[in-house]
Amino acid sequence: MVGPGGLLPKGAVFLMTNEDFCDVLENIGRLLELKGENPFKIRAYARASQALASAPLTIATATEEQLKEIDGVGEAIAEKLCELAQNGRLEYYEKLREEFPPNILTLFRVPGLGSKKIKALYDALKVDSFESLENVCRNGELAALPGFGETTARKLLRALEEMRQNASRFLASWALPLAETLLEDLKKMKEVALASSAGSLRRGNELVGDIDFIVAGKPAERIITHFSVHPLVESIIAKGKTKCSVVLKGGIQADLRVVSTQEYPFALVYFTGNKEHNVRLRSRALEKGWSLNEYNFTPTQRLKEPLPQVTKEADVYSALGYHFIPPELREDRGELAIAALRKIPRLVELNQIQGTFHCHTTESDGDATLAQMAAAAINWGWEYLGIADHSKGAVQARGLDEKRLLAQQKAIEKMNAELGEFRLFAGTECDIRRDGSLDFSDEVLSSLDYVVASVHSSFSLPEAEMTKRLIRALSNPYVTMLGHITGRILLARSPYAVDIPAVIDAAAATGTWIELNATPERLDMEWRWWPMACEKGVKCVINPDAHSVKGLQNLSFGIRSARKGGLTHKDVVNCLPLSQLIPALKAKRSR
Ligand code: DGT
Ligand code: ZN
Ligand code: CA
Ligand code: CA
Repeated sequence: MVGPGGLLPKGAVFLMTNEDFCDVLENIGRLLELKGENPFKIRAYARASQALASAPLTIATATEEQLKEIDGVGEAIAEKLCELAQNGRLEYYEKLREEFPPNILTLFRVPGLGSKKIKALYDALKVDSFESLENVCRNGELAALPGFGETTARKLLRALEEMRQNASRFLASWALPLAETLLEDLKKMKEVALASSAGSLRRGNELVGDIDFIVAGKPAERIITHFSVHPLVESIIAKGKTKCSVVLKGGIQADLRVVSTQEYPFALVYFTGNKEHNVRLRSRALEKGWSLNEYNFTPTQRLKEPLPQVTKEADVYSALGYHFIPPELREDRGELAIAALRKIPRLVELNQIQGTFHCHTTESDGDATLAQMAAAAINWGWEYLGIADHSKGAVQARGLDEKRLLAQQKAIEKMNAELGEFRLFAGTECDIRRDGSLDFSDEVLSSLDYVVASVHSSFSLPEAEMTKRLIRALSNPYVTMLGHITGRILLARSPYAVDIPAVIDAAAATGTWIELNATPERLDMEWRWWPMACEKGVKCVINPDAHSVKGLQNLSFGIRSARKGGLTHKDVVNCLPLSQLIPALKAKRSR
């Protein structure tokens, strides 16, 4: 039940969301298709589901009459929706489900498999789960089926593998507090001199496979024993003299390695960089006549000069002729070449943020009032805060219509008169409609200080159409920034298909900023694209997409990703002080 802001709509915990109802209708359509029912009937369910996805009403509380009025919803379906809303279950759907194996609907989650293929696989080969699908992909039965073939089998195996990998990944935002607690407790031990996380968590990745720790201290056995009985440890996988692997509460693995203080910088380097980064470091060392491992440099030949002194991580890099490379950049994406030129920039930091723009209030789907959000922003030490509640099309999120928006603008104006130096900006998170038009007229948009334009519906458009849709939205002079560019929800919803380089080009051409949505499940636009955006002169705006005062803390995840994308304070518009930000907000619309 992921709401438009990635969070549950207020008070909707026990209420079915429109999305839930649409899912049921979609599933009914799918099951009917597997049954080989009449195509008109099948299409009716698919169409109703689509129509309801963007319908301006709350299905859970709508009457049968109201439902029937929606184009694409007939009497039979309206009746079923009401039954579902009232009872939380639908007899017809449950009966239908009983006619098939329980897991068959999960097959629709496999990219590349639609109803027709699933029906063929089920009818011919009794495929009804991931396991049986994998089997027939491997044993050649699938490839032999008409309309399938070797290529399809290979693609499906790859898709299954990807899904499996996702299943063993964790959100960094979830792992970080665990890692911090363990790290603090490790540092409290008298045997421990130094301790750090390493691996993907230290590199600032948005998803991690496990948590890695490097500790300097002795005796190693004592440290390992203490660690392995920590209250957060659920079970021990392996325990040796200098290393240990455990499973933590919540199911994530943690690896600990203990080294000496002299070895510590080497171990940190070795267990932080990704594989490719580390391979390059080692071959660079070999060119110098040293072999590099997790403990030290060792001469591979008779050396004319003594080995370099290493007391900290930066010494390892400088011995190899590199500027220090921040952990976030150690991904072998060109950072070593830049470090060799000693041109690694100072990456953006949380304390350089002067304000932020994508925040919701109780007016749409937030938990905090305008006044509470403003007070929180002042408390953060910011100079400004932008309010961008949902627009009218986002019905689930209680989007504002023109009248409520105007009232909010007035409230912001009034508050600004009382707030002194601090400035509230009136904005909107305006829905980008299916065709790329916006949810408000230009006249309404132009009355606001700024506009975040976002996609919240019709996620499944083909790539070309989605790209056109976004580019059209960016061409509107009042659209200041593009919200969450791919709509991804990590581990839950794939990014929609969109040609990101083309959208970046359009942002550059129109002077539109691109948001780094700092919600830890989103982190969208993701770090891999920022170097390209920067190169084209597109500015980043790091937004918390806050739905509460606490939600403002999302910015720290945004900073992690921004740093990973190589961004400096100059690339991030909300590092500008208020005096420079005001003209920056007006730049696009006065072009
Ligand atoms: P993850 O855990 O899948 O999110 O990604 P990483 O990069 O944290 O990978 P992980 O935990 O397997 O390895 C931790 C770090 O150790 C990683 O930065 C790569 C580095 N490393 C270098 N050589 C080796 C090696 O021979 N074995 C292992 N396990 N790690 C190595
Ligand atoms: Zn949004
Ligand atoms: Ca790891
Ligand atoms: Ca590991």
